[in-house]
Amino acid sequence: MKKYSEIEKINYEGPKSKEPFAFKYYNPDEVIHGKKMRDHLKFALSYWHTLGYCGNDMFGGPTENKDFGETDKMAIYKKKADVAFELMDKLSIDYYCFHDVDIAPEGKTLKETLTNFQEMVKYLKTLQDKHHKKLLWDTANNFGDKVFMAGAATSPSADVFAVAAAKVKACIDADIYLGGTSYVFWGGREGYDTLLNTDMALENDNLARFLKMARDYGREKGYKGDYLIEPKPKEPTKHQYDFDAATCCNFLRKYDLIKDFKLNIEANHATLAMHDFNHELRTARINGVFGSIDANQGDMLLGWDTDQFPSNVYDAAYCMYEVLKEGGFKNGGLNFDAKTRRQSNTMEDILLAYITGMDTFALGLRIAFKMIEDGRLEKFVEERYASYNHGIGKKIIEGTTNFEELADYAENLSSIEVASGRQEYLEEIINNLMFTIFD
Ligand code: XUL
Ligand code: CO
Repeated sequence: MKKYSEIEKINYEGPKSKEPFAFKYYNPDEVIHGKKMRDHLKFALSYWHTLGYCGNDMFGGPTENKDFGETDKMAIYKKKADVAFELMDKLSIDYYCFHDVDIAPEGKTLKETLTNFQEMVKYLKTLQDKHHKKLLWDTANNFGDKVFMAGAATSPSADVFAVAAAKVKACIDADIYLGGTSYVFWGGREGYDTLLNTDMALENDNLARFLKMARDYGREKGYKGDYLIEPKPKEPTKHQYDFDAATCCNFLRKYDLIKDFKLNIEANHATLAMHDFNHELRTARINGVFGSIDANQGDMLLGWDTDQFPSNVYDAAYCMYEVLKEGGFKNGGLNFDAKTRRQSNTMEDILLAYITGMDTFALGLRIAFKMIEDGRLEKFVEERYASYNHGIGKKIIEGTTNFEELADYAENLSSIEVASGRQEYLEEIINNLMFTIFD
């Protein structure tokens, strides 16, 4: 196998290629339905997993080193940035995402931390311009430092609330400066472990107060992108307030924020909430809050957020179907919130992992288009609900009937038929579309 240093660019070689460092399905500039694949998919590199994570787990330290030969703190982070853009170039990835702590070393004081951050934001801008890359979103890490042990916006300490605000403010400024199109709020530790020590009502109200202030600050400064909430049911806290898409919608409606916030749906968070990935995407869509995607996958035999690179083509196809039905990404994209396994500890593995994830979603995109073109699935669903197109069904939809009329109607029915749901037939259609994709 080739060495990382010998690989200039990952090229598209097509499905028959056996070259590990080549795309089999992702052909960035191929136009499908009027748009290049790279613009349909809007892949983003996640800074934290790619340039930060070093293989640690609960039982062991790092299995790789990402200081890239540097010793001075600032030099390490500049080198990380150089490598990030080098990787994006090699992989034809146009976007990236980061937390504040991913891109710059933390200082001894908040002021020092923010100064380092701002210096690195300027450095990223020069790299962005040089490499023609864009920021998809950034976010504040308001969960790692010990001051956030009881939450950030939901901390019992108002001082911590203020620290969290200062960090989000700096990240919104950076987002504007770098031209980012979204800003993500993932709950972090916005939740609780036991009600014995928790004022749940105040914590929820404070979270809403925090989000409103963030929204107002950004809009006043001219930020035009989306604000996104990223649902997750648990981990690190036992009960996260942004449990899943439906819980987030309830929260946003309660606090009159539904017009200003959308969702960033992560596959592994969906499955931790005991939902299919496409259930969460559909929930976001039908509530008008679909924003962006954190692409990864979990291991169904493990109960935690394993953040694996996606390789499940079925899930990717169902995901891309939702994206296409939404009319494609607008301010969002597909961020690989995914890390290589502890044992996959080389730079070559990072390339191979992205290739697998990107090819999986490229296949997903191609299959999703086929699902739509083929039309059998949509026709089936349409016909399944045809009773609402006429007669009493039409009246229900139009709101021109009531319980008296419905009861009367029901009593006079001579037979009632509910047609078969034909799940197995539909699953066979998916397999058929999938395995004839290149015929
Ligand atoms: C954590 C997670 C985060 C967010 C950004 O599970 O997904 O990385 O995506 O803070
Ligand atoms: Co995520």
